[in-house]
Parts: sequence; structure tokens; C-alpha cells
Amino acid sequence: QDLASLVGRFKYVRVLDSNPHTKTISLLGSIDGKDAVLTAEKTHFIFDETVRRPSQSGRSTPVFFHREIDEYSFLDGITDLKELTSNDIYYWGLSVLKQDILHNPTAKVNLIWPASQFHIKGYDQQDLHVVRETPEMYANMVVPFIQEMCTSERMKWVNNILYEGAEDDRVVYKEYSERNKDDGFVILPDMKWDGINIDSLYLVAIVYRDDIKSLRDLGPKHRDWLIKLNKKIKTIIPQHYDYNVNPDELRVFVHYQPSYYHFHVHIVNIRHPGVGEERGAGKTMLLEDIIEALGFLGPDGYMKKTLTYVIGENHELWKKGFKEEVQKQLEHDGIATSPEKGSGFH
Ligand code: M7G
Repeated sequence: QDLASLVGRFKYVRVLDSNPHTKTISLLGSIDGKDAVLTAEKTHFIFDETVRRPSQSGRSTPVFFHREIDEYSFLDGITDLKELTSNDIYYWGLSVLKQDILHNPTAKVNLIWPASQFHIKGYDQQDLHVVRETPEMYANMVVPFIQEMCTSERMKWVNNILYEGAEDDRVVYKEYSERNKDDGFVILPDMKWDGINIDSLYLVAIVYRDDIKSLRDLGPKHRDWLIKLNKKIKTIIPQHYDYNVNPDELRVFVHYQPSYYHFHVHIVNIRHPGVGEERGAGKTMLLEDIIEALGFLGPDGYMKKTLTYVIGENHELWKKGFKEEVQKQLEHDGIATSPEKGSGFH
């Protein structure tokens, strides 16, 4: 089953969501009678100084180097240009750029098949809400939800990477020894990255230890380990990409709520703004801030902290009590939820 033949058999049902800012569109459909989510994202422009060279070791992890002119860059790659209007010193128009499946593809295409209801809901357009997750809400609602989400089926892709050699040829760095499993981790390109443009570089570091489901499980005893991890990430990645991205140009962060409850860290080029928040829900916590906070949060670390973040109505937690909690919180705070209920400030 390759992507092209699967996409060829995709039967369109409806548009789940589209976003002009991130230039993405997600479609719901079916392939061979099973639900599928097909997402396309327009790729970013290639600047003339960074181009891709196939890696000499035969791995598909690209190697970047500087070059003066590139036929696929914006400017040299313009094959058609038509002015729409001009006014004084301002001109605007439309253009067609030279495209090439290897050097300058138009879009990155992602397919989830067969897609579960979790996947479909995650990509579907939804209203968002700010919620305060208290330690009690975590214990009563989130813990049971995490248990439900940690099925071997749902975690299969993670275990495939850690133990089954999946995406092996793309792995950027791996540190693992049977003796020291708790320190092991692997860094590889995230599914979200086109793998071509360093400006939109997006990697994920997945740890081998499986006792940390999310940010909530982090305590002061993890501080030194996180410091080491942060240092390694910021040393290894710039080196690997030939310093086309520098240590202080990497946004290293964790999501809460994550989509997958096995501790992992996102590594993104800071040129890629707001990335990771595309689908609305969630909170981005910089690893540096987490390390700092673990220094004073007390012995229970994040377990005792109230976390405020955005959640979508399609999220299971919204239906499993968060909706009511948001109402209660607003009432408790004396904040009106609609104009009729509000008497204003007198
Ligand atoms: P998250 O913070 O749990 O969720 O991160 P979110 O960022 O999707 O809200 C999980 C990360 O793993 C995301 O950045 C995904 O794009 C990435 N990811 C998910 N899957 C299924 C894969 C995969 O099979 N391979 C790789 N390389 N990355 C994946």
C-alpha cells in the first residue's frame, strides 16, 4: 500500500477544516470502505542559499548546504508573473513558480487510514475554550482518559519507531542502551515536516522510558535528565544540519494536552511561528521553562499545578466533564457567560 495508490482510491466525503494562515486543508473520505483523513499543506518557499543534497550515506535524511543560485528558489523559479494592480509605489500580482517533486514540491500530503473517530474529530473544525485544569480535574477526568488512550494500537507508531526500526532511515540521532534505558531517546523528522525546507524544520524527540505520560508526570527528580536532554538536542541538531539552524533558533517544547501519552519533545525552527498550535487545542510549554519551573514547583512537580490551556469541543475531555467545569469556573469567578446573565460592573 503506497501513498499514491491510497490517495488514488480516496473517496471524498467532506471538508473537515481549512486554514488560510497555515495553508492547510483536511478532507474526510474513505478508502476501501474505511474512513480516511487526507491533509495537504502548501510547502514554504526555498531560499536560494539553502538547497537539498541527497545524503551520501544513502539515508533519506536530507543534508543542506549553501549555494548561490537555485533554479527552484523564489525569484529564479518564477515562470509566469501577471500584475493585478499597481498604485503609486505599490504593485501586486500573481505568479507561478517552477515546481519539482524532489526539489520544490507544491504541497506536503498526509494520510491517516484507517482513521479512528479520535483522528477525525481532531481534524474537524471545532469551537475552542480556555479551561483551567486543576490537579483534581487531572486525577478525576484526565487519568482515566489517558488510560483509555494508551492502547497498544494507538501507541503503535511510537513503539514501531523505538523498537521496530520504523522510519529508521530518517532517524537523526539515537541514543539507547539496554543498561541505561531511562536515558535513551531518538530524534527524527516529525510527520509535520516536509523534510526539505530548513525554515520549517520540525523534529520530534521520543524518549525510551515509558513512565512519563505527559507534562503532569514531571517532577524535580527529572530536572537533571531534562537539562541533559535539552543540551543534547541543542548540540546535535545544529551540527546535523550544518549550522543552517543554530541552537538559539530552535523552539524546543512539549504539548499539553498531547495527542499521544508517551513523553516526547518537539523541536522546531523559530522561523516557523505558532507551529504546533495549528489545530487550536493545547498549550505549548518550552522545555527551558519546564526545567526552570521544576526548580520551585515542589516535590510533586506539575502534579499539583493548575494548567490553563485551550481545548476543542471535539476533545473527549470536553465531553467527559470539562464543559461543566468551565461553566463552574466562570460562575465561581463571578464572570458572566452571556449578556443576559451579566449585570455589568456597577
Ligand atoms: P503531540 O504533542 O502529542 O500532538 O505530538 P500534536 O502535536 O499532534 O498535537 C505528537 C507528534 O508526533 C506530532 O507532532 C505528530 O506530527 C508526530 N507524529 C505523529 N505520528 C503518528 C507520527 C509518525 O508516525 N511519525 C513521525 N515521525 N511523527 C509522528
